Amino acid sequence: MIVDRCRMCLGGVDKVFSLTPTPIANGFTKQPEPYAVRFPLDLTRCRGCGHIQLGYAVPGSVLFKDYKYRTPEAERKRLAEQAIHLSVKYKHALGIDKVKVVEIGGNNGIFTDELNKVGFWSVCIDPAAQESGLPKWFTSKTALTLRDLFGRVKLIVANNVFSHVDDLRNVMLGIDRLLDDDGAVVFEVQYLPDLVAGGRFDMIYHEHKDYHTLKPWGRLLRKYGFGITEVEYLDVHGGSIRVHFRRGPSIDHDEPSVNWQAFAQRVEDEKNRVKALLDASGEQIVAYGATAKACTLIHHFGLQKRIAYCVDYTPEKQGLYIPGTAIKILPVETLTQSKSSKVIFLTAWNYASEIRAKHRDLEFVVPFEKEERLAA
Ligand code: JHZ
Ligand code: ZN
Repeated sequence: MIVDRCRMCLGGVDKVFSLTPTPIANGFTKQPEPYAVRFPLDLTRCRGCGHIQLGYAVPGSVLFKDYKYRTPEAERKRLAEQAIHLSVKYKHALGIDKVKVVEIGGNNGIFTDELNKVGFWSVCIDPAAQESGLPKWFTSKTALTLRDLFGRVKLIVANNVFSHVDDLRNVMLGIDRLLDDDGAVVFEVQYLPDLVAGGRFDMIYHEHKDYHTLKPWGRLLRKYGFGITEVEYLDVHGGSIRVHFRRGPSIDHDEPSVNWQAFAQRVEDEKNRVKALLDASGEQIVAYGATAKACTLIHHFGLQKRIAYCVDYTPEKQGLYIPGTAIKILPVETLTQSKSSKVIFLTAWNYASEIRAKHRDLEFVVPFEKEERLAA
């Protein structure tokens, strides 16, 4: 579906950036499907509010039909810290025991688990939720169901979900219905200026319909009577923001503007750098991490035929294939069992230090690493 109106303000949009069309990133297939259908992967900019978004949207009912992503256990520590952070900020400030929290898009419930451990009373709503919560989309309608069940809540949290929803304005309406008068909302999203600064184009895939900056958010929230009260900058997924908002006015934020031409050149340079490194090694190439990012990376760099297989510790992904390729996903132990010398293409670069520590004997090619090394 072509998106010709801004998802935040309904303004007109112009194309600013294009990648190679890809299949749906989390649409792992049971058989190799090198000719799987591809969808355009273009970004547009709103003429009204400046919001950056996908020019072509695959509906959530297709994207999340058979969704294999599970929040990795590796995230638990960070989420536990976030739970403590929120408890200091909100639980004590409100002075109530068992502050009610709804998490939008909680997946397998790791975060609600951690929130409950620090004394919140929390529940999540997510079509992928099983025992962890309500298996539904959060909409203005299901917000009413939640309100009937639990009353209005003091805190709503949403980590990496506001890029994924079909109708962002309807979600805002739902929040307005569910949130108590003095309640707060805290959400995390990947931050576009960081994505661009790091050249990390592989964060662009169909699941991510929106690419966030603060000004368009301020405008959207104002329409629903909300305002941003605080922004935290996080070193997660190549750079993210944690935004706090509540009913009332917004505080202003300065942020860098994006030079799309320079970004396109950066992506091209990275493609050449990675391909040269892989070619120079002359060994078997194994991708590490059947990430959503891997789909964009492999298709845009044209590595479909260069990668022998992929390893990932998620049981639901093992035995399946990276979308649009014949690259099979195998357990991580395959790496140590097979004796042939190999170079690892780290498609889960966001867990680089952790994964490197587990495999000190292996040689890694890490996308976007140059920038990190320079910064270090
Ligand atoms: P990971 C997903 O992106 C999709 P992905 C989604 N759209 C989103 O917004 C972001 O997350 C937040 C594996 N692994 O988290 C597990 C190992 O095998 O970077 C995962 O399959 N061994 C919702 O898919 C993958 O790597 C390990 O030691 O890009 C990591 O996926 C570790 C640490 C991970 O998300
Ligand atoms: Zn707009």
